[in-house]
Amino acid sequence: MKFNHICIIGLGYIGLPTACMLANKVVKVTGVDSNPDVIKSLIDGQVHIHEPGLQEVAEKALHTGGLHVSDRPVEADAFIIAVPTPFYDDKKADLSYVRSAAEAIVPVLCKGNLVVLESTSPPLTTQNIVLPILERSGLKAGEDFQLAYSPERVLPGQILRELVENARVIGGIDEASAQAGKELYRIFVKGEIILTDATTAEMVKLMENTCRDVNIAIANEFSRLADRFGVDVWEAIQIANRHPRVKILNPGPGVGGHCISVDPWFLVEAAPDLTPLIRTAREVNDAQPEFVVTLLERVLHGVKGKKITALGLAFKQDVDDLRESPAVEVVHNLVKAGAVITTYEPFKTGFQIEGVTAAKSLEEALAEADCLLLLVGHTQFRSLLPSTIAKTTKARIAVDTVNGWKKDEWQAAGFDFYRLGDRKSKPE
Ligand code: SAJ
Repeated sequence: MKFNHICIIGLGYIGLPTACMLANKVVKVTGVDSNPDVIKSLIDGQVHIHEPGLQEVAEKALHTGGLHVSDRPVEADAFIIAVPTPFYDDKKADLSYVRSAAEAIVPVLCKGNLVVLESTSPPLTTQNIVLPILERSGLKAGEDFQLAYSPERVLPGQILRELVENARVIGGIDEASAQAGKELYRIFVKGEIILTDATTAEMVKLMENTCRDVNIAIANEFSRLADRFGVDVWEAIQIANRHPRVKILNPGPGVGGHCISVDPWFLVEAAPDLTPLIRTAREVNDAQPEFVVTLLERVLHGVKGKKITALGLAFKQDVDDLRESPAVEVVHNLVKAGAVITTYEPFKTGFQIEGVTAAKSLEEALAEADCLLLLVGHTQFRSLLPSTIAKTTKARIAVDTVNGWKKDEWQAAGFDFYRLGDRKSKPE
């Protein structure tokens, strides 16, 4: 199949890098987004998300003319849907963006086209939701056009490399659709391309993220156990991981982001009777911010009225994404408990949380604190020198929830040092 023109719907964390990759491979790409601000900033040559290297590849794609942006799909050889699939308050999948994207393709869908859904979706979405919408065009899936599901599996912070190098799964509604998908992604994917059916590909994606969520949940439970039994969980994990068949992940303030904290719910929603473990893991991870608050209540002898500087709000280190961030949840809970919070998020200094002071600089954030609370292991925070910090703050208590700081260095600089899951550092 020949792909001269590809239309990508959704220019977010996945759609935009994918559009740039394709456009820089001398394919004409139309990037579509319903948000006028996104379109405007791209026309001005500005990328609206922080992802290492993305600004440069986007500039190239926009300047060489391979990438055009538009507020609606246009006729093309292939369509890639890369829109968000959030969840509602009751944890049920919100497929409205997927539906709207498929509906927007209907008027421009032509014989011989390929449509690929990339958005993480509950099992059977391609077959039972996207396919019938596309057939409203009067064309028949598998005969007149091809349809596949291919999940994105890249890690924020390393998207450009992983898009090219990772193995890619492509599930077709039939073999020809999977094969067409392979030809499309071969334009830029160097990793292995594995073909299967659409529903298996949907399940694969959900299984990967659910597996990670369950494994982080057990690490978080270990942190609570270590706290109770006077153990340093980080030391214990390091030792346990010397076993050739054990690989315990890292505990922390909780699990965030738009993937791992959301996707397992799609399986719970699809089959609640079959998923008690998956549900429990989600609940364990969602409760971890409260565990951080309990830790602070203990080390500060109550948080009410205490001035705490929260370092980092992103959902994980070195990204600017605050979606479902456990750090934000910790701050909310501390505010509720009466603490006086200043936040500093270097990747989004303007981000405001109600009842909280958002510092513009590290200096401003540190000055008046009673306690420094490390919530995200940004490289910038990991490399802070406690001896220098001691001169810029009156705080003499440091609490590390991500194992980002060295206990002995902070203690040597005169701080009382506490770490999540480490009751060895200061048992009481
Ligand atoms: N986290 C821990 N402990 C760990 C690892 C992560 O608490 O040991 C936390 C992070 O701090 C963060 C959350 O989990 O809050 C998720 O971070 P992550 O780095 O595990 O994953 P994401 O959400 O950035 O990306 C995941 C990846 N999936 C897997 O590794 C199985 C990525 O490959 C997927 O493409 C992405 O989800 C997605 O889009 O679905």
